[in-house]
Parts: sequence; structure tokens; C-alpha cells
Amino acid sequence: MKRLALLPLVLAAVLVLQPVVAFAAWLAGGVGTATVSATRVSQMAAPQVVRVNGLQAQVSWEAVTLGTGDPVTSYVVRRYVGAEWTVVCQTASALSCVDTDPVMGEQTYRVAAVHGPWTGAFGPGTTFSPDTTAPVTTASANRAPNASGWITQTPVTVTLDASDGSGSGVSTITYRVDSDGWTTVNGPTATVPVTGQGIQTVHFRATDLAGNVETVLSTVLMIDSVSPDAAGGLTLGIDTGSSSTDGITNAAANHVLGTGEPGSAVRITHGTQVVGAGTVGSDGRFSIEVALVDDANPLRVQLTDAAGNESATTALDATLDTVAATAAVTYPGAGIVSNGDWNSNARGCKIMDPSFGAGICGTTSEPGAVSYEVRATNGTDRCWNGTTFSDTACGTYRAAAGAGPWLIALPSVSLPADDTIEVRIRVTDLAGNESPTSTAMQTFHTGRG
Ligand SMILES: [Ca+2]
Ligand SMILES: [Ca+2]
Ligand SMILES: [Ca+2]
Repeated sequence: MKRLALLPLVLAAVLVLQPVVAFAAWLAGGVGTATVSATRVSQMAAPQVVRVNGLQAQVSWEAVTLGTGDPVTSYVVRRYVGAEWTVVCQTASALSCVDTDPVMGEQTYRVAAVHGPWTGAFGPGTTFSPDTTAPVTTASANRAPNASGWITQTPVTVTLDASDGSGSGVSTITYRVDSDGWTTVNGPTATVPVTGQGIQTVHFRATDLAGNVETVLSTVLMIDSVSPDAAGGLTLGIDTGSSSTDGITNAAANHVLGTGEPGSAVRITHGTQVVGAGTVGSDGRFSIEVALVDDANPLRVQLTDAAGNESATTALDATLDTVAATAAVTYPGAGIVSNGDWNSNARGCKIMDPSFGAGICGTTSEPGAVSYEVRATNGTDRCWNGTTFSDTACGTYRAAAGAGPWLIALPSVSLPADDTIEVRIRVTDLAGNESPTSTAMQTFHTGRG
């Protein structure tokens, strides 16, 4: 009896040492007699695992039987996270169960068949993540771009909204602006300040609680909230006359030169009318054609950058003068002039300048540079050289004093007696228009006196 009773234990010991899961069991018990049978449990295949009820895992497997063809009594399901395992369910005849609380991230389910007190070897595992879908993040700016695509108002912020749908939920949002470092914030929303000017790119992605990481997305903003500086250095391209910077010119077909922000649009107005337009070059300079009208041209120049920001206006007050001035002789008049008259000379030129001595004077129809030639024509022509009538090579014009009323000092002592004097005057106005030579000519005699 003792040897019989030991037999199943020996059998069991032999069988469990086999590579195939096996067991031996008492089929009948009793003191003194027993029948022993041995069989084995087939190893389970890897289970199927699908997501159900949100983030739960349903584990299903194929039924196995004992080596004898009899059904096993139950199945046990383990969840492995690394080497750590947890029994998530044990069923009788059911071939599936639900893990209601899987861990986030990845885990592995393995199933073993059970018969009585014996548990077979666990089969291969099936990995499962309760949430395999990354969140989806959308970006929206607090400022709308204008028709040119530029945002011209600040401050600018981009709001990131991440959604994980029915997944595990958003854990974090990570973002960076241009080449700045990455910033990570917890939760499904983030507000990103974008403080730079120009083209700014916000890169972002969200991560869910299961560890799924969204592919990095980006949104591009064009920001320019800075108005260009007002145009500088305004001058006329053709500024004729005695000054090349006074804006007085006789060139109607002209152009305006200036400086400004490269790429800016230039607009030149005269009153409400646009009279010139162009673009500032990459060197920061512009030259815009304008057609000037007679007299005053109060031009105003304004720059507009690519984003539509407008500068303050800059004035360029131009004057177009294409008509030459005329000159008139006030003293002396035609006729005989005595030396006494000449020397006192109070009747004409002293009205213009009380300190004036003897000489010739007159006016012009507009300010300008007066030049003259005084010629004594009694017999041989002799011209005033600034000191005496000794210049026999006439034809040299000399500058008179004054730009409207003009004065030419001719000391009485130098006047030839009983001579005929011609005064030739010409005037060049401020725009550079030159009157015809000898626009004023006076003949008189120095008389006795
Ligand atoms: Ca997810
Ligand atoms: Ca000028
Ligand atoms: Ca003129």
C-alpha cells in the first residue's frame, strides 16, 4: 500500500519535469487503493486584446483541453508590465475577460489554463496600450492678419488647444517659437506669447496620458506692428537755379529723391492727388518721377511698409518757375543828367537805399541775380570795369548788388563827361531762368553841371 500511495507523487514529479506542461492527478481517492492518471495541459496561444469601453482591455483566447481531450477547469489572465505581473481575471469556461484598469502605456497579456490546483505555463504575450492615438492640437492667433497676410497689432498670442478625443486625455503641450527653446505646460491648452517681429513660426505638439506624442505641427505668423520711419532726405532730382536744395526749379519733368525703409511703397501727393509712386530700393533710396505744375507744389511723401503700416508724412515744398524775370531801370531815366544830379542821385536809388552814393539802380519782376554792363558809347565803346570806363573789351557782365531792387555803384568821378551811357541789365531768377540780355537798356547823357 505504501508503494502504491507513493506512485502518483513520483509520476507527478516526473511529469512536471517535462518541458510540456503536464500534471498527474488522483482520479479516485481512498485509503489503501487508488487509480492514478497523468496527462498534460496544452500551452495557450497568445490572446487577442482589443480596446473596449473607452480605455479597457478585452482579452480573448482559444479554448484548450487537457491531453486527455477533457476541458480545463478555468483560465487565468495576467497583465505584465515589464517583469511585474498582476492577475486581472480568472474565468471558468468563458474565453474572454475585460481588464477594467489597464495601465497607461504598454502592457502585455498572457493566459494560462488551469486544471484543479495546477496552472499551466503562460503562453506568449500580446501587447496592448489602452490609448494608441496621439492628441490633436489646433492653434489660433488672437490677431487676424490683414489682406496682405500681416498682423499689425500687438500683443500677439497663439492659443494651443489639444484634444485626445475619447482617449486617455491630454497630458502636456510642448511648444517653441522659432528657434527658442521648447516649453512644456501641463494640460490641454497653452497660450504662447509671440513677441518677435517678422515671420514667426510656432512649433507645437501634445502628449496624452498614455504617452502618445503628436507629430510636431507649426503655424506661421507674419508680424509687423512697426510703422516705417518717415521718408528722409527729400530733394528734387533737378533743383535748378542758385540753390540746388531750395526746391525752386524750372524742370517740370522732375523726380523726388529720398530715403526710407527698403521695400516700402512710396506715395507722393499734391493735395488730394497722387502725383508719384514707387518703391524704396534695397539700398534704402528712392527716386520717384513727378510732373510739377507751375508755381507752388506742396508735395507730401508717405511710406507704407509691406505689412501696410504707414509712416508720418514728410513735406517737400517745390516751386516750378519756367518764366524768366524782367528787369527795369529806375535811375537814371532817359535824357540829360547833370553831374550834380548824378552825384546827389537822391531821386531814384536813395529811395531804395538811403546810404547809396552815386550810380544806377532798378528793379526786377521777381527775385534773382542781376548782372549788368555799363557802356560809354561816345565815339569808342568803353565799358565800366568796376572802377573806370577803361575796359575796351566790352561784353563782360558784372554782378549787381541786390536780388530784386538792384544797385550799381558808379562814382561820379569816373563818369565820362558828355557821354552816352547804355545800361544793359539781365536777371537770372531763382529757378535759373535767364532773361534775354539787355532786357533793360537806358541811354542818357551826363550833362554839365
Ligand atoms: Ca490619445
Ligand atoms: Ca533751386
Ligand atoms: Ca521766373
